Amino acid sequence: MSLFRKPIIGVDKRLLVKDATKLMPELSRRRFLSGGASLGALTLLTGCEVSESMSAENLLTHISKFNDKVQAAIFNPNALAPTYPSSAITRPFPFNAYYTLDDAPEVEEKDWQLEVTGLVENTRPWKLDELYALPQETQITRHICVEGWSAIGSWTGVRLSEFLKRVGADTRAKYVWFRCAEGYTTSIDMQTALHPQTQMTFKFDGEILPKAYGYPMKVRIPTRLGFKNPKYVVSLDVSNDYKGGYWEDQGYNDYSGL
Ligand SMILES: Nc1nc2c(c(=O)[nH]1)N[C@H]1C(S)=C(S)[C@@H](COP(=O)(O)O)O[C@H]1N2
Ligand SMILES: [Mo]
Repeated sequence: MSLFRKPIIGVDKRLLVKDATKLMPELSRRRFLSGGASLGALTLLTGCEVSESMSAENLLTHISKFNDKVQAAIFNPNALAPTYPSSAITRPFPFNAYYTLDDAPEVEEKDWQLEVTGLVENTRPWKLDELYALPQETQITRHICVEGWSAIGSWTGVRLSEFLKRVGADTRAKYVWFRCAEGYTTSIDMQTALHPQTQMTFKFDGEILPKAYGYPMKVRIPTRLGFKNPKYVVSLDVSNDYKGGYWEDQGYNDYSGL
């Protein structure tokens, strides 16, 4: 069953999204509609937690006030997602997938490698220790799921842009597509791949990424909705062809971001 059919208690999700849409400036509206027009997309767009408990009035006031910010984010593809202090980290951080945690893939370091294909100069696969040796940084950002929940986490890893540079990726290509150990897939546009907060993540909350959050590697993209943050990544492909993804193929728009 689709993750997206859960009822939202307290507010009529469709009406809320419809009213919010009316208040948006033209360009935001187009992006929002093409991004699936979900509560999650609304949260990303406004930088404001949109949850089941929020009153419609609060949300709409917020949206009208934040038009400027929204416009800025839309005209600047490098706009940064907000960052938070460690005290804001959500504990425990939720697990989510299209299956339960018991069925999450169990990856062994010795069997794992990151396959690199497509428009790159060097297609040799990477082992985990080679990736760990690249320069790493930490971000504390909010993960937003279209199901209507969000949570703040701390993620440590290597900028995807740094990795793409090292493998000689053609950064004029349109897409980077990811495949995961259990078959999940997703794709992002090149601009998002090169965004400074888009990260190949190896640690959650200072510890090696646990199985729940995608061991040994996930791609963390705080400017895109949760479903565009692939866990258990085993393969990365640079291409001009749009290859879709698990949710994208079920009708969730490719954009799904700011
Ligand atoms: N491999 C894989 N990656 C995935 C998913 C999945 O089912 N499999 N679900 C996506 C969705 S919809 C969400 S909200 C986040 C959840 O990440 P979390 O378990 O770290 O909270 O992972 C995303 N990446
Ligand atoms: Mo999600």
